[in-house]
Amino acid sequence: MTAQRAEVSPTITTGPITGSRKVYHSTVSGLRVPARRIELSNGDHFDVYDTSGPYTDLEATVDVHKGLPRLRQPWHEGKEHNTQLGWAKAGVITPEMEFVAARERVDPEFVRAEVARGRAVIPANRRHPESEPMIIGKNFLVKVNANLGNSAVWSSVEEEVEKMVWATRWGADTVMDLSTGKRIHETREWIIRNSPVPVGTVPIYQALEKVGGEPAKLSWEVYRDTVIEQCEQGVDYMTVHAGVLLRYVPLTADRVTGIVSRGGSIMAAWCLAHHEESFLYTHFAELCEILRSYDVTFSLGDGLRPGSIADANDRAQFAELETLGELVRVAREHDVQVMIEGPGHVPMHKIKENVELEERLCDEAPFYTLGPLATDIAPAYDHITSAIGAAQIARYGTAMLCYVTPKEHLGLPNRDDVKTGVISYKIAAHAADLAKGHPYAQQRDDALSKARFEFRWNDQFNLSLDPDTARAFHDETLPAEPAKTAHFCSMCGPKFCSMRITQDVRAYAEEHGLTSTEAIEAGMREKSREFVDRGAAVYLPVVDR
Ligand code: IRN
Ligand code: FE2
Repeated sequence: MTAQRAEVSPTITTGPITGSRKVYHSTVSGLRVPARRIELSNGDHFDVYDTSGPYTDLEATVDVHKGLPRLRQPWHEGKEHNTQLGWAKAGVITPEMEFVAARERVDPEFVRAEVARGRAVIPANRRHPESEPMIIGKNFLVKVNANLGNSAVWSSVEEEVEKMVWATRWGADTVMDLSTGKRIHETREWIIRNSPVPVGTVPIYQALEKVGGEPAKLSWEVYRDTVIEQCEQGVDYMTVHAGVLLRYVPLTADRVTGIVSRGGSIMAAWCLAHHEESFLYTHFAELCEILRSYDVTFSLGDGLRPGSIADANDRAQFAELETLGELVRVAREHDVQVMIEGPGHVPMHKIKENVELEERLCDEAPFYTLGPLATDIAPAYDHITSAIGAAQIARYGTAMLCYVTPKEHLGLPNRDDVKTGVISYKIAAHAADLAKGHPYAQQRDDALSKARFEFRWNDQFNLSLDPDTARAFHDETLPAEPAKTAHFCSMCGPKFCSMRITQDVRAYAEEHGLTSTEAIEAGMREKSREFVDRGAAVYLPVVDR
């Protein structure tokens, strides 16, 4: 709140993630596609998908006042304007499609086909040329979005830029600037100019600021101008709560938690105040025209999502979903890419129905959900309650997960909360990729497990989603360097390490020229002799020497 705080520029985190370095793969037409290379102690290396942008380059020199290099600008020079959907329908593979195909290790033609049928979207406003293209769709890696932005309780612009850099460092595939409060335009400008990932917003928040925070004073004109302002700045996708219809508002009357969506409650208040249909719905075709001219992607908001376990899968929620399905068809006719936002709070047994219904009603438009939280009883741990639901919903086909941080329901997340939220959601997304049988997902698990089994501790840390924390936890009890190759950790100690015992069994087999099964049998006979000899001393507490 003080002027002094504004002068303190938090440093932007740059440099490689521990144990890895940035590499670039070249595509057929020479596009440079980033990856993160983890060097292993046995001479192998492992490349992982990288969302972090130029910040993790070894020699990263970043001037947030200048912004990132305009990577995509040359791709568009001299080309006629069209949307990714428009090009895809016309059979054209764009540089963006080629780029994401290399990132996802699939055929560019497959990318084009998925975009053409609307089952995947590539949010890439032409006015955000700094971004590295990525794709959202059920047949690709599950993506994670991190929400940022200040609220009326002031936080500095550079702090928000640092949170964006920090979120993408840990794997956020997109970020959303949800700033309300002051300096919305400026905060957004800084985030976009410095963001290597697509940036989303909810324009109704800024529109509301413009009319002094009173929903009844909103109008189509104020909203439209705000959308144009944001399109011009380079916002890649926008949440539009156009499915909150006047007649649906009474359906929320008996809910335990009513309307919990900010955008949804603003639109419900407007509809009731004017007793008129939502201007987002009545002007939707015009909105399509605006978004089309920048290739901004719709994220149709779930203004009536359930905000509690009690309200999950109710009439209000599914009535809105039906309307969103209708709007998907309008958007696609205009060649505007579209995805659908989903709940919220849903118990596990009611999750599958959400995905099935969304796919049917919305013609397989990518589903993008907020969690959902699988229970309401753990404020301060809602990154976990929601990652449980997120893993489930993604496994059934949700394409992108909006993270939830430990501060959900309690306050604005700080930098640590952002990291915890992102890592929690990377776990959910990856667990779903595995369950969906993604052809490459398991390779990382296998590489890490192998390192673990072979007591290559540094490799185990470096292959993990959060090497720094893994290493710190290990070193808390065994900080000495020799412990990094020791055949045990402090959890079980040297005697009880199951992995070491298994390795002993294998070594025994090799020594005695036996198969492992024979070795286990022979070893068991030997052990049982030892056991009897020692008078069952194995059950006594073992004191490590
Ligand atoms: C994602 C899925 N459902 C909602 N979301 C996110 O919630 C959306 O992308 C945006 O970040 C935020 C919008 O919140 P309100 O306005 O619906 O509360
Ligand atoms: Fe909630």
